[in-house]
Amino acid sequence: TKEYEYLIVSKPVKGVGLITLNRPKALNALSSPLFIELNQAAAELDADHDVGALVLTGGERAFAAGADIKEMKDKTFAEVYQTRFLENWGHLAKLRKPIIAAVSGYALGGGCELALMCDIILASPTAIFGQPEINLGVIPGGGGTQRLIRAIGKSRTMELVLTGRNFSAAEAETWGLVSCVVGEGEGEVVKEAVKMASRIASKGRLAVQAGKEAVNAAYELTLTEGLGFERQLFHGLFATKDQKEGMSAFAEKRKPTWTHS
Ligand code: CO8
Repeated sequence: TKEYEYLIVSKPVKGVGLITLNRPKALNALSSPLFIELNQAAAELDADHDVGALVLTGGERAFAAGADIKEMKDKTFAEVYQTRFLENWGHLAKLRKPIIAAVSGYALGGGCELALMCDIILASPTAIFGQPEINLGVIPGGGGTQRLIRAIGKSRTMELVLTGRNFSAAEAETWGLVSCVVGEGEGEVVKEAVKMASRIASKGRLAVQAGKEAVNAAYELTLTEGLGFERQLFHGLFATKDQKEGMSAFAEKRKPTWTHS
């Protein structure tokens, strides 16, 4: 795989693409050059036929401590508005394939928002989340106000965004922001995330893509529209070989062999 300055990209097991943010001296602060690389690596894995699911992680100390404050400090309104600063940071939420965030240490500001752009979040007990932008005289700019409220409700989101306080992995789990907190130990959260991604990658790709699309549609649609959209995708899968294979395999008491077609 390609060499990056701020990332390490690998395929730890069959079917899984792993992106590790690698700017440890700055606690993986998210700079524009880092995001250009991240978008490129994610797009390549999304298009890679050998990959069925992605994992995004950082280091033990920090998943990412936010957008690069030193890069932003002297920017003017004209500059950020005209260049649509941060617009391309949302590309990660548009991948077709599932992406799991494996969070250890700080996931603050843009780091928390980056995790929220992923489909599933797994946390190490050391994970510390937060939207501390209020302490810098700004507000979350990468979806924090919009995605957090959908995940954990208005009162908590309002509290976190307006006080800027950090919250723990245990709180995040109780609130349903993360799907689970894994056991202690270095690298444990990445191991679990890769295992989960591998499990997802072993399914039929068309059904996985449709499942992700249907769940995400719930963010945008009314219940009636969402149910209709889900049913259309469900019906559509009857046009695939994988549906015939999956249901035949069940009836014949054997394991299915997916052809992703
Ligand atoms: N930007 C730039 N550099 C950073 C950042 C950051 N966000 N976070 C840490 N660093 C750097 C430090 O400056 C320091 O560098 P140096 O050694 O050159 O002084 C190095 O990383 C290590 O950090 P500390 O010495 O501060 O380490 P501590 O263990 O003492 O503290 C903390 C760790 C608590 C995480 C602390 O570093 C901190 O508070 N960081 C800033 C957290 C923050 O405010 N984040 C929000 C940033 S604003 C934002 O994210 C806007 C979102 C925009 C949308 C993004 C869409 C994805």
